[in-house]
Amino acid sequence: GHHSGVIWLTGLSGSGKSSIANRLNQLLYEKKIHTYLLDGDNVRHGLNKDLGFSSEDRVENIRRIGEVANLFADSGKIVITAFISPYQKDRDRVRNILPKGDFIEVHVDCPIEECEKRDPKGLYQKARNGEINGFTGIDAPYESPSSSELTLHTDRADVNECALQLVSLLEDKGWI
Ligand code: GGZ
Repeated sequence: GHHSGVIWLTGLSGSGKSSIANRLNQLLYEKKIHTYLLDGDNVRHGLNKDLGFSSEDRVENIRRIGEVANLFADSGKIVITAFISPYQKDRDRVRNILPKGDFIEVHVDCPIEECEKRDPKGLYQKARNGEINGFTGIDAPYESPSSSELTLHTDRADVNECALQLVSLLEDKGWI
C-alpha cells in the first residue's frame, strides 16, 4: 500500500490549481492509488455553502477543509486539495493537525498579470469593475507560502508537466 497524506495546492484564482489537481488525480488513479480530491466544486457547494469570501469565512472554509482532509487521509487516502487558501497561518494550522510529514504544501505560482489575462470565469474583470469586492490579488490578500515543499510555475510549465513534477515528488518522498 501507499502512504496517505495531504497534497495542498495553494495559489491565486486562475493559477491552475484545479487543472493540476485533476490531472494528478488521474495519474495516481492510473497507478491504482486511492485518492480523494477536494475542491470548490465539491466543498463550496455543499459542506461550506454557508460561507462566502470575507476573511473570516475563508479562515473557516480552510479550517473545515483541513479537518475533512485529515479524516480522508486517516482513512488511507492521498488527499489532493485545490483552494486559494490565502493565509499562511491557516495552511500551517492544517499542516499541524496532520501527522508529521503528511502535509505537502504546493505553491501553484503564477504572476497575477497572467491569471488576469486567463480570467476563465471573467472574475478578475468583475473585480476590476467593482462588481466583486474582496477579490484575492486585487483587493484581498494572498500570502505566498514561506515554506512550501514545491513551487510550480504555471506560466512556464503546462498542466501535465506540473502534475508529473508532483508524481516525482511523491516518489522521492516514498508516498507512492
Ligand atoms: C477569490 C473568489 C471570490 C473572491 C468568488 N476572491 O477561479 P475560481 O473562482 O474557480 O476560484 C475562486 C474560488 C475561490 O474559492 P476558495 O474556496 O478556493 O477560496 S479561499 O481558499 O480563499 O476560501 C473564484 C471564486 O471562488 N471566487 N469570489 N472574492 N475567489
